[in-house]
Amino acid sequence: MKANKIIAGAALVGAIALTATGCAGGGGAAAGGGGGGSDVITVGFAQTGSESGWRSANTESMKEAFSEANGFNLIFNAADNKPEAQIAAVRSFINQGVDAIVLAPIVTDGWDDVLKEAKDANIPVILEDRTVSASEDLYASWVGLDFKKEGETAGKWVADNFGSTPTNMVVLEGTTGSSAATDRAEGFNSAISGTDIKVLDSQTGNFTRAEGKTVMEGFLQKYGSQINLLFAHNDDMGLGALEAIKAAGLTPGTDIKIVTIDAVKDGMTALSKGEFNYIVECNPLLGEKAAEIVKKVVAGESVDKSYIVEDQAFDQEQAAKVLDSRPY
Ligand code: GYE
Repeated sequence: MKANKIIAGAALVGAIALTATGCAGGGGAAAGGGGGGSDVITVGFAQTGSESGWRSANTESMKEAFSEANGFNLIFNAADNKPEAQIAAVRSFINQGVDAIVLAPIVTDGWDDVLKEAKDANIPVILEDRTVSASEDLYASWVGLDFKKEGETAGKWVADNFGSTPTNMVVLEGTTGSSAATDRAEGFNSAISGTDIKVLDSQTGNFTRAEGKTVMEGFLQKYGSQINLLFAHNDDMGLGALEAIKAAGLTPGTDIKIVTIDAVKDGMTALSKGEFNYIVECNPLLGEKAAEIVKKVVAGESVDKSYIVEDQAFDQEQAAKVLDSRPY
């Protein structure tokens, strides 16, 4: 069932390689009453919120791709990272009779009922970014990133660089129950297993700078200079932690090594300044591909069940070289 194929990156900004897996029928015939006979496609987009630099870049990419000029009428909702609010937003899109729903699910679980409601109303749902645990036949397609592989890449770098000396690590996890946090943790933990790296503590910072800072302050109070290494599930929590580390009189990147995921501008700036040590990229520019999928699904054409965007990774020297040319 897993027929892998690489699609040339022409459809995405910056020549990104895409891996498509599996084959699925489209979301059925064009649906919803929003179009009113015109060619304009009315799309409800349920975004997670605005928790991070990655999220801002993702929202911008989606708004650009789902523009009027491209034939869309976009109804945008950001749920402030509250799963119930996001479910309510999807339900309201169904009630409005949109042609398609795009969903960046905050958490993995809890989607079965509302996805069934969308299916009963003949409104196709396209997932972008994170995944859900609901049955695959409740959505038409998904475009996103391989979070497990991102975690593995980060863990492998940590294992290669610190795995053979006793190292005390703290972890700032992403939003509990999100596929981004669960899969990154799984990939990272498998890559460091059997090394001399010890996890002193691991807590959620909800992917935000503010919570990253607060949780890191707590870690520093509890463990002080015992901490050698921080793994943060995204740049923003790492950037919040930087402030806490500096305020504690320690030097980030030296006294405490820092590994993060995303590679947004502020993270890459910290990396090229030597305050971070390694970043695994997570590409937020998913809009163009998502819009292409939506157009096909609404037209009743078949699409693949999943499209995975390939990520890179950067050390300090590599970050300094590419910083100016990064689009986000
Ligand atoms: O890494 C983080 C954001 O789901 C991939 O969510 C996304 C993650 C991203 O808040 O910065």
